[in-house]
Amino acid sequence: MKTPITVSVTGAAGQIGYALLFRIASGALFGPDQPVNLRLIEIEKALPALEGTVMELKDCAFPLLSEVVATADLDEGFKGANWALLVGSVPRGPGMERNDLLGINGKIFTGQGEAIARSAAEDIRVLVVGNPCNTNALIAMRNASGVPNDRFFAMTRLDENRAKAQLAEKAGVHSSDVTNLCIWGNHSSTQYPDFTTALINGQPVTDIITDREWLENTFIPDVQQRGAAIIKARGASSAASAENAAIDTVRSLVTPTPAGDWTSVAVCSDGSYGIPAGIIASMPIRTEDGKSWSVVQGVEVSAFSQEKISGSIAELQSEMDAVKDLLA
Ligand code: NAX
Repeated sequence: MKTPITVSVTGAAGQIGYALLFRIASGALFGPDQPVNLRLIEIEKALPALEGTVMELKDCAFPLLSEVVATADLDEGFKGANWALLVGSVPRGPGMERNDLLGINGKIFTGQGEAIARSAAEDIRVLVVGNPCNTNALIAMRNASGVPNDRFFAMTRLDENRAKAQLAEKAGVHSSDVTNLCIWGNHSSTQYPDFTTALINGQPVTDIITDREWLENTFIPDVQQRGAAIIKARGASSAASAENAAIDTVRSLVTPTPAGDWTSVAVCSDGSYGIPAGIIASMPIRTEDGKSWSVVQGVEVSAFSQEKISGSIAELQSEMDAVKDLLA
């Protein structure tokens, strides 16, 4: 039996958490022969509900689930964690923009960053899902003294998956036929789903979907506003698709990226593509070994793309400015 991988999940009693835990425990995250420990973190008042989820996890008798701990104590929750999925925060409600959440949620991530630095395993990697996820990841990273910056990620995979699904539907192909789709910038309504470099079965999307007007003025805003559209339709924010994207993100970072392709995830910029170093921005990423990753270089950025990317980066910079007191 392999040594279990320890996964800490914050917001474990929330709607994304409820979907996520069972898939991690069933092997969807690390494969069918890899045992896992789950360390579930919630605020005190959600612990009774979390206890119910723990009972259900036990009732599944998952062969791969070695240990489950539920706690409100951050050091206990992140103890020995190889992966931390930071989902817990206050979700966006109807009519709320992500900027409204900055002040409310930012403070959660200072304490979590510090606790990760104190208690997690040496190889800890952190995926932030809770919004505003880029800036929350920045806050956690800057407060996790001693943990390398390249261990922090914020989730834009749901946006990538949404964009691929929309292009596939328009072209009458399967979403898995769409590759090289990069989400640039912030996980917000300024994000840029870059159709200009995307391929459908190896052909440029723009050769297959020749309706440029649709690409620029329907596709982009639909992807940018998809989260709001789901809230409007469901009366609650995306949950199963978000959970699925979190699984996809981690799997993409722990398995080699298919040749010629890339994946979208927000990482600490090294200055590539003129994105200021030190901010957490989404860009095209590859991993060759499932451990280290790199920014894919040489992706063509047209003037149209550059304008969109710059707008989203400006938003990230203003978010960073708004939380500067939380950055150690
Ligand atoms: P829920 O409100 O259902 O669950 C959030 C949970 O977090 C609650 O159980 C709450 O008690 C817990 N929590 C709050 N503060 C905490 C803290 N300090 N420590 C530990 N737990 C804490 O929200 P849910 O629908 O699960 O969404 C979670 C987060 O994901 C939200 O911030 C949401 O905006 C964000 N999303 C991010 C997406 C992305 O693509 N990056 C897409 C989906 C989702 O909107």
